[in-house]
Amino acid sequence: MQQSRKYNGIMDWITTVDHKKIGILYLFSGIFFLLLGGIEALLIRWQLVKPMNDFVSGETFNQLITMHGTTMIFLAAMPMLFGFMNAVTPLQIGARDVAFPFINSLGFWLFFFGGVMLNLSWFFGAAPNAGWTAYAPLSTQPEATGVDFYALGLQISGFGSLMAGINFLVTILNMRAPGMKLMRMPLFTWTTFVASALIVFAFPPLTVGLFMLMFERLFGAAYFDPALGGNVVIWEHLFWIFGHPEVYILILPAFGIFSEIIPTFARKRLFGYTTMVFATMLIGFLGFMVWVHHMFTVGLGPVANSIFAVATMAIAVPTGVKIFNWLFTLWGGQIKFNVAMLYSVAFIPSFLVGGMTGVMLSVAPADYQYHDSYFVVAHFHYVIVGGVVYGLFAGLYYWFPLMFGKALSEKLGYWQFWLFFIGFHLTFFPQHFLGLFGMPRRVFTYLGGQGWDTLNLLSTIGAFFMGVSTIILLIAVVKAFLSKERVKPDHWEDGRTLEWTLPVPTPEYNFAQTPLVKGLDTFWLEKMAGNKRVSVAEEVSDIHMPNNSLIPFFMSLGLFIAGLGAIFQMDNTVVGWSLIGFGLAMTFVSMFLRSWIDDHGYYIPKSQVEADLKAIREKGEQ
Ligand code: HEM
Ligand SMILES: [Cu+2]
Repeated sequence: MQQSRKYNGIMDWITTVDHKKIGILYLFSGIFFLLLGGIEALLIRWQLVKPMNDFVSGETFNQLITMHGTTMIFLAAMPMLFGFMNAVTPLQIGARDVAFPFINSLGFWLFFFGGVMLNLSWFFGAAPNAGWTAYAPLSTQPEATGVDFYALGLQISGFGSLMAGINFLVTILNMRAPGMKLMRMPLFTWTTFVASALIVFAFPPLTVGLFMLMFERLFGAAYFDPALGGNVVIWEHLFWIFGHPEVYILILPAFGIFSEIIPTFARKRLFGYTTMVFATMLIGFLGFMVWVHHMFTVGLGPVANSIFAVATMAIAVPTGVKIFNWLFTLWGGQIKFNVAMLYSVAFIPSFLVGGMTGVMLSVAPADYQYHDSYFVVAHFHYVIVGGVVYGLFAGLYYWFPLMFGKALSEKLGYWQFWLFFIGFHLTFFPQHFLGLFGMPRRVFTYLGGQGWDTLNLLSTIGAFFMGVSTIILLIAVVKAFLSKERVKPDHWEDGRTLEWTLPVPTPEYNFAQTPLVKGLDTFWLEKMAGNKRVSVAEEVSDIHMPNNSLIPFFMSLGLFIAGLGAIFQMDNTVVGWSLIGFGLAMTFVSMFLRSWIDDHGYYIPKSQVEADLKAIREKGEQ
């Protein structure tokens, strides 16, 4: 029964269950959506460049902001982080793959088809227009047909995120190499773990909310319709019970990336490792206790507002602990300033600004002033861009050599960094003042002479700086792929964790022999002890591998088709229900096949592993 099923070319990518390849799929899909969301952002800023501009209509503007926010959060930032989690976490814990490779592939394809569905809305001339928060009753208006795509697309991609979360939890708990105790896990692995736990608890409320929204829009339910006994505030609760943990799902892995890069290039152990781990858990826990800070002005009353205000302020404590730990890691280090490190160092003050405006917003009475103004837009972009996006870029420069065997140009990287850094502050710093001067969020134009003109102009100029910077990043990526120069393992020479012990390109089984972990930063410890290689925990032997599979692709495609059917049945019952039937049948048949057909994977013979090891050692690598 143990035959190996292999495909080539594009079929290999569609059927792969290798976490390294799935990581690449996530990363590139994420970058694609980052560009799309970026173009939308530029269009928004272009509309706001001057008062009474008529570059786009109000309706188009609403679609642009909705799609920009939704795309950036669900289709750019999360997938890019999943890309690194996939590509790096199993390597950091000395594993040969994730716990459930099949589910990993399924998670990717669900995300992918969900993203395609959301963006298909543009081609039907009706992108979602009720904001990324989709508040009822705005989102339940029958004519806002774009929201159908939002409700279904996010349900499908949300299933994918949920599966990724479960998979990483089990992987980290069960697949660690001998000696890799919990308190020896690298910080990126720890933050992946906590973020995955957040996903498992935060996504179900969103799914429930979207399910209700779908039933209200498409099948005549009335959960959010007060005239029929519904309640609009239920949506806000469900959305933010998901929504606030979501910001930590994004920022914690970014914290993890910085916590890898800073010790590596300061060439010092991470200061306060244990407090970093506990701060991560505490932030994750408190992240579920604060959602009402998005609803201070709803009128839930002073008791609710006070409790949630205090809980929100409390999060500043573990976050402050982290900031100091990074600073103390830098303190006295022999710092190497490459691009990954520049982003990491620039992150500290940028994120600090976002954190401080966060504490300002958490003061409930003050939030009555700030709420729904550009001040909020400035706040969350300081944390999302100055935190998450900096982290994504830092991680990209740092792990690119590991993932692709080639390095990004540092020279282009410097340009990319500085343009982005300047553009970022130029765009978002003035928005604090726009907010304080009364400019509301989500307006498509404004009257001149209110003191907003120059600040808006500056903000738009800044956005174009970031646009140019992104083009440079693309050039750097293309250049790296075209170049023939291959990197050596441990490309940065200061690697501390297990992923840097591997040959590049990494064999599909990752570790020829499972490593033996002797402490935190085990590779560094071995280097300090004068060893060229890390100790191993087993003899070379046959390695069991999972087979590629087409099933995840078809399972997801089926849901995609059924989702389109659910939308179309509003206009054409026959076509719509046929698609629903056909799509669900495809999904269920795929599920049946998965249960019915025995697939035990295959073995890579010991002789092959030994031959690989010999070849690598002859090259003088590893
Ligand atoms: C860590 C990453 C963070 C991200 C990605 C983030 C994101 C956001 C977003 C998207 C909003 C807009 C909500 C809306 O549409 O009304 C928002 C609002 C808010 N954020 Fe954050 N945030 C983060 C951290 C923080 C922190 C650290 C605090 C406080 C210590 C905080 C406090 C608030 C408050 C109180 C609001 C409500 C503002 C209002 O409704 O007027 N956030 N945040
Ligand atoms: Cu929040």
